[in-house]
Amino acid sequence: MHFDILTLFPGLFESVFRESIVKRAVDAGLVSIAIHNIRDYAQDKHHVTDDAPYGGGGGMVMKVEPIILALEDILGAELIARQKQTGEIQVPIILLTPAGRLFNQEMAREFERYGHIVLICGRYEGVDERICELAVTHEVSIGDYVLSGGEIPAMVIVEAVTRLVPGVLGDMRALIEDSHASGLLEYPHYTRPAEFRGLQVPEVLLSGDHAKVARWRRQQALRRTWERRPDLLKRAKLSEEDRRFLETLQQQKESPEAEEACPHEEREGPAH
Ligand code: 6GU
Repeated sequence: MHFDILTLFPGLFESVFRESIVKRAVDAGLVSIAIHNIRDYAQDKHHVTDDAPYGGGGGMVMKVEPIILALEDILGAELIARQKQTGEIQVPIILLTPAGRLFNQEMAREFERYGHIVLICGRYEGVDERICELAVTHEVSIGDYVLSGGEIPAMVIVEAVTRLVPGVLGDMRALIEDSHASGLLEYPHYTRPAEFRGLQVPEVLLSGDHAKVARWRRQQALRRTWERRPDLLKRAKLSEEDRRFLETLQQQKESPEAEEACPHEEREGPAH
């Protein structure tokens, strides 16, 4: 998997990519990352990369020439033009902008399948729209909040995509069971000690009964998702048993006095 990153702040990426999972993936030869300084492609003596917006108003806008020249240097002008003409994407050219589509795990999987992506770190005020018209294939945001530039969003995408590259995660089970891979939030985790300041690990996890543990974890994942991210339940893969459990949660909410009539749930969970 190869990432090209266009930025005005190349130094921001150094420490993040020099540690942890991305470093391991790079060291193992599974991932390569090239950071390109947009300023190097500015044509004028002072290497100006932004300018005041036509039509007035506040903020600065990133200029079109340096970014297009950088993209053409990295990918070749033909590939960029062909992608725009045919709509057939060989290398996604992704602009990080708060006006983009919301990034999610499905997009991470899509980007990983291309094997090569380009990330353009825009600044919050904006980039000249002609960059999108000429080259950009995807506009992506990482959430509904304001950041001053696309650098941290680019790091987020590199990390999310890198985890999906075959061989990067040693334990494949960790990937399959991850939050969002199953469409549900993760169940709660515990490790030793069994008691800390009076707080006990749920009894079921110490029981050694693997079927019971699996059912408890599934129910915890369902309960958390139902409580915190009910929007995810619409797309999650649910069994008949899952649906029955969610129905009991719904019924309890509607008539809390009927609490005792809950035959399905493993009761050993922590108090809610
Ligand atoms: Cl991709 N860019 C900026 N500047 N702010 C953001 C964002 C991106 N995603 C969420 N907030």
